[in-house]
Amino acid sequence: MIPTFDRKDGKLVLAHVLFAFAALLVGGIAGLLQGLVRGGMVTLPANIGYYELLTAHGVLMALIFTTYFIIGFLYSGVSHTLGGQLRPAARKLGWTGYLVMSAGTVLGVIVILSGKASVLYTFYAPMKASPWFYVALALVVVGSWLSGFGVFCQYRRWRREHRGKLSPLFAFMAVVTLLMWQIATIGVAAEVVVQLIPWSFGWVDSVNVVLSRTLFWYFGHPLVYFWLLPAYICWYVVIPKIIGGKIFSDALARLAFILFLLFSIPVGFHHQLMEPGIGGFWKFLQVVLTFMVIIPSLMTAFSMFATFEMNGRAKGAKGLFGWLRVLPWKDVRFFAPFMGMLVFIPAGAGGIVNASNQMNAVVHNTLWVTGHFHLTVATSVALTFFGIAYWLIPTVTGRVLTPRLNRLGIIQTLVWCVGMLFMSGPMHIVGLMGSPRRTAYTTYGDHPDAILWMPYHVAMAIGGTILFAGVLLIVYNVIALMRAPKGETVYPIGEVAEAAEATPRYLERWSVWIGIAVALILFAYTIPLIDMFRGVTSPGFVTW
Ligand code: HAS
Ligand code: CU
Repeated sequence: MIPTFDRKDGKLVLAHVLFAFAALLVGGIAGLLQGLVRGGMVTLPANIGYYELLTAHGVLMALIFTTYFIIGFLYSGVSHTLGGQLRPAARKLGWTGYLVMSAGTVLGVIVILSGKASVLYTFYAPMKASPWFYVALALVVVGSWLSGFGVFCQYRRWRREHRGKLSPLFAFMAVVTLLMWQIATIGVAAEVVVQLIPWSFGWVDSVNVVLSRTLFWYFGHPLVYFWLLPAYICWYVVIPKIIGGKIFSDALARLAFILFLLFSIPVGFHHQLMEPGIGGFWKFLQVVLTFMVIIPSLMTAFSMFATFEMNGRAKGAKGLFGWLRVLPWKDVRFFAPFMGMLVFIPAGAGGIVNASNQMNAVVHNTLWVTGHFHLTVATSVALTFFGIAYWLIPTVTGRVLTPRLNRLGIIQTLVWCVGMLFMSGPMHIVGLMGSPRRTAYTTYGDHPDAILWMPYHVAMAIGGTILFAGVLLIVYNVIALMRAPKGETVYPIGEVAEAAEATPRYLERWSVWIGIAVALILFAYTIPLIDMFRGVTSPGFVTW
């Protein structure tokens, strides 16, 4: 008999996943409108303009959709692999986190749409939003901590009851992801609570700008890996099962995740390479560490190729690329994440360009960067999450994916890829031509370059419209999944290949890895931070 998913845990997971897709829908509408307003095609009431919509789009897509989906997905896997059921304490923490985050989200969206926080999703000081925007952010972060503690609680109890046993790979990866999140969010929590809230309430009259941006990026870079690692969990643990193969190596997968824990955080300066107030040596050091954090992604690419190839050989595939033919192309649970992987090759290459100081001078603050993150988070990660939804929703609701929905899923994936091709491709090119990001419509005093950008902006608008159709289709698919026929869907967890090396136990010695991570952070940040305390301060500006 196939074990059913625990009903109470299923509700918690589903609540997160549905909230995520609701955020995706509202964020998608904001994204479309933002493009139309920028192109002068529509005017909205209540003074809702480009910057309000862009802030809503960024916050809802990049921060809310991702965080809810990730927490729902991690809870599902931890419930499934660590005992088949959440402990009451873990479940209670999960629900409390959910409520606190939701309070923050609702408050935040109201403040943004009422035009009091058009500071975009990175909320750089000295742009000054309503204090309630920062309070909303703090609630989302604190809520996510509570959810993280729930996962730690479940994991600790399991280990206590299974002394000497290796934890399931999914659970190990969930713990790494959330540990990294806990350490990283300390930076943004400090920025919001110590600097931005007192300043926006008027208790202090100026803000240390370089310090606030540094605390933000101390968090902002690991944030992108907080999005990526759950997608990697799917690639490492779920995809082998779906293609009918085996996980290439448990040890390699764990080592990659440990490297992410060590190197994701001390690298925030690669977002500040063009900023004054940070010494060249410290930028150089953090760029070196940035190149270190590329290694676990290359290991992941290697590991995926190995999984595919082993699977192909086992099924009799011959030749250099024969393994490609035996992959289940018609199964959306494979196809959507696979397209995510494929896109991650140019997306990651673009990241390496960004991280290189001289080239960063060319692309920084241009649409190239917007193109980069629409390929990484909005394609590689988002398509993987969509692919997960096609089995996760049926699993937790006791339903099955029908062939019709599977087909709609494939179509949705293709629509998304075509939309991104038209949107992110031109963003990269026009970025190289100097077209700025985060900027409402302007002709730059009819500067000749601005005319050259126009065709690319038209292509971006077409791509954005196709993507909006993609948003509507995935939301339709999610609703249809909720009404799919009853039945059992197995939670897909891959097995490790027999020939794999045994996993060394030191990979699970948390005190050692957290110790090294903290040492690297102190090394990369202490002296620059001390210098910054003497940095200039600024009053606040409402630029919109
Ligand atoms: Fe980035 C800016 C550098 C990865 C997201 N990045 C951003 C921003 C976001 C973002 C949101 O150094 C904008 C922030 C803002 O608003 O200002 N990024 C990197 C580097 C990597 C990287 C070095 N970024 C990501 C990921 C993101 C993300 C992942 C989200 C999920 N990024 C930067 C820098 C900036 C930046 C600078 C600042 C720019 C500026 O000036 O403002 C690396 O981690 C990338 C490593 C990846 C690879 C690819 C490995 C490939 C794999 C796929 C295998 C495929 C298979 C299928 C198996 C090396 C794993 C094959 C099958 C076949 C048939 C072929
Ligand atoms: Cu980064």
